[in-house]
Amino acid sequence: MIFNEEFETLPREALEALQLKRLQQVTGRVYHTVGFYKRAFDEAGVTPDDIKTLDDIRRLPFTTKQDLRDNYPFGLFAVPMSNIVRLHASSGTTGKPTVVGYTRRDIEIWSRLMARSFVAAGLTSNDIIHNAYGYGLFTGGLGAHYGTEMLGASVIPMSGGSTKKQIMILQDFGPTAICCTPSYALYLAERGEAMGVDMRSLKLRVGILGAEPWSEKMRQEIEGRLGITALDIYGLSEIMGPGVAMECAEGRDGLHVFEDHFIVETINPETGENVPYGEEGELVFTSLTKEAFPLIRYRTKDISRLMKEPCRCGRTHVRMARVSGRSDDMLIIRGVNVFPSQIESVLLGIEGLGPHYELIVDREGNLDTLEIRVEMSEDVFSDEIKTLQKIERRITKDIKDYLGVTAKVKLVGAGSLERSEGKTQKVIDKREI
Ligand code: DLL
Repeated sequence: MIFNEEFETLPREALEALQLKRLQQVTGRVYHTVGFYKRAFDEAGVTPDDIKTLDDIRRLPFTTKQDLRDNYPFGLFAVPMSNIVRLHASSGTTGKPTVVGYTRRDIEIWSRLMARSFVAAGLTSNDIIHNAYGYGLFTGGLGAHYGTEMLGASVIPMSGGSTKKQIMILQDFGPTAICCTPSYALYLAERGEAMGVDMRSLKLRVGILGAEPWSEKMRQEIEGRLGITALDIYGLSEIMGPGVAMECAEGRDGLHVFEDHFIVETINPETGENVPYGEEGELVFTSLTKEAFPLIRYRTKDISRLMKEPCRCGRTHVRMARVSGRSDDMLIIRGVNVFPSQIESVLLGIEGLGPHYELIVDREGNLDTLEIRVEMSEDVFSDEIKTLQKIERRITKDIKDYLGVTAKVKLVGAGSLERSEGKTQKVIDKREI
């Protein structure tokens, strides 16, 4: 089934003509309304009038997370605050988050793209969608919520947490679809089974799962234990939120990037050169229709490859393979994006700690765990158990307060963490996806 038949199955030529027209409009708009883009275009020696073909996009400068940070919080907005109706945020690389804004029309387009994603997953207005993405600054909860309402299906606004209650609602309300991270889907299966619930006999048919990397193996396990079809949904706050790309139920091989609203490229993360279709690279997105916060050639740091071959569903939009990793050190822990540098800035604010720390990420059952090992500074190290426990509690609390993740903290003596070439290897990720 196709939500926007007219746009999702446009012949490539017409689609590319539409993209070019929208690219010309958006570059003109950001050049004249966002000081950052005026300067960046001038520095690159390019003006909106130079965009004559789609390939000319390569002449435009990239936008990075650092640019967002430098213009924190609202410096890249292309409309006055009076036109903004919603703000969301995601993790920045250090203390401050990345802030994104939406006009009323942005919210409407986002809702339509989410409805489009649900239809690609085989859902209709008859479905009941259990939405376990977090509501709040994270785009997952409200994005899926508005999309469900746009489709005319019924949304259960569960948000995250309260797993026992979630299982009760799954049994009693009989939702036919679930939105959550793939690891939470597995966790629900595990907890439900432990409670003696036959999770396969629920009414659930479809899972719309994303916000973190997962694998075919995880898909099989989720499908087996919950008795559903599990499909991948991709997005990022900077570009809109969920619904930038969605796997279709018919193809189940890569996610259609909604190219009438976004231009996707893949680049070599080292050189910034475009790589050919079919080859792995870093995904770069340009938003074509966003009013409040349009981004030009945004470097996502997500690694994937693009597939141009036609899909059996009939959509003409290019597909991206499931994200295989990142070209930076961002971790996703229970759906929360965490940069080691953010943890470092929290640690720096606490007296008595040395500069060396180690993060150990693992999975217990189906839930991610984070352990932080920090060296005490030499002069402060104390054997007083009480003092150590107090500092550990303070770190745990600050990490939870600032980053929203729960960590187990262990203080260790100065010099006890292993060094390689004088540096401590900061992240040990033991998870298998
Ligand atoms: O995670 C938006 C979202 C919500 C997508 C719900 C899908 C479902 P952010 O918090 O800004 O936005 O995090 C974006 O999460 O750059 C990827 O690294 C990762 N990510 C998102 N979807 C997928 C996916 C939301 N399907 C960052 N597979 C992105 C792998 C994903 N990684």
